[in-house]
Amino acid sequence: MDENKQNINWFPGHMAKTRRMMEENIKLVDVVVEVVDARIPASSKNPYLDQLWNRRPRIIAMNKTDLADPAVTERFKLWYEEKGFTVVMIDALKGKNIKDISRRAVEIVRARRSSQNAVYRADRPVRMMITGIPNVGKSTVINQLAHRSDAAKTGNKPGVTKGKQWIRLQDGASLLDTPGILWPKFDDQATAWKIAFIGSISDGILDTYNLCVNLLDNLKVRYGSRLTERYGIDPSVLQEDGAHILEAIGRRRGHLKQGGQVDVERTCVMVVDEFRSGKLGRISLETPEELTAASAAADAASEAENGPAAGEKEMGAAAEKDIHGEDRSE
Ligand SMILES: Nc1nc2c(ncn2[C@@H]2O[C@H](COP(=O)(O)OP(=O)(O)OP(=O)(O)O)[C@@H](O)[C@H]2O)c(=O)[nH]1
Ligand SMILES: [Mg+2]
Repeated sequence: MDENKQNINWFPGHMAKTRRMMEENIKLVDVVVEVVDARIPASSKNPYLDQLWNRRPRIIAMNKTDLADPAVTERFKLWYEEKGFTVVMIDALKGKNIKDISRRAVEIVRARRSSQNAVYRADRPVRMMITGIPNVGKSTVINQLAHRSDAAKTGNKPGVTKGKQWIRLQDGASLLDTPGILWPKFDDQATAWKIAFIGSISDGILDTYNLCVNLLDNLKVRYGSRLTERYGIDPSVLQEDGAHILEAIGRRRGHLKQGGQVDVERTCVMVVDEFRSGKLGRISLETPEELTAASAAADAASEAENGPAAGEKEMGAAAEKDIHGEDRSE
């Protein structure tokens, strides 16, 4: 992937404000539900939240499973569980497995309360904060849990939820909806692109052409046959880079301008839209095996440079400690 075409960074002022709001409200909640996108369950997981939820129980809700490769989603669930997380796999649009969130939250909270001989009632309704990066479906999850279509505003673009909102459920439990937040600087532009592909970075700051070319570079490696099948392009085109694949798709689709040139802008919008809406089939843009290999390579490199201790900063290590910690402000 040519990552030099555009460097993505998007951390508008309201995200910094949301971080402060979350820090102020963390003591009011029993469980944090981090919603991630099942197509990129690791890249859509905000590293900042690992620090913020220090010692607060957390559930990872892998949402939009209807759009992700089911075999990869299953392997990611096991991968996160091995790291000590409670994981649920959901499709908030259809409401699939949504009740697992409240069921697991109640289990976690009851277990903690009984283990700590708490003085408060063990059956006191649970309070959950629903968090995650923009556009992963937090508000849709809330509406499903609340059995209402309009408890929280939703929309297929980032930044729909603007402020915090408490929603009370019939069983007395309460949910805090929060605006999606990212982190101030992406260390890894490949992660930033994946977040952009799924529509979690405002399209307004992105160059559609770069977005589409990067997406095609990514898809041709993982799901090349989906591109040839859907767009009728010759498999040999997959040997070329994303820009050439784009050109071939536009030509096949007859997206031409006067003079016969391919209308790349129009073709880009179509390809990105078709990917996002699942028309290219169920696609996952990362696998746990790749992440494990990358993390082992990074550990080896840092050990070579700094000695053995440096290898401990593996992703998830902090979270493993967090979720079974003791702090709680009941
Ligand atoms: N296919 C599919 N779409 C979903 C699912 N869950 C949510 N969506 C769609 O994703 C888009 C974003 O949903 P929201 O609930 O507004 O997302 P959010 O995380 O609250 O977004 P912000 O408030 O902008 O951070 C909407 O168009 C939803 O209909 C799902 O499980 N599958
Ligand atoms: Mg929202």
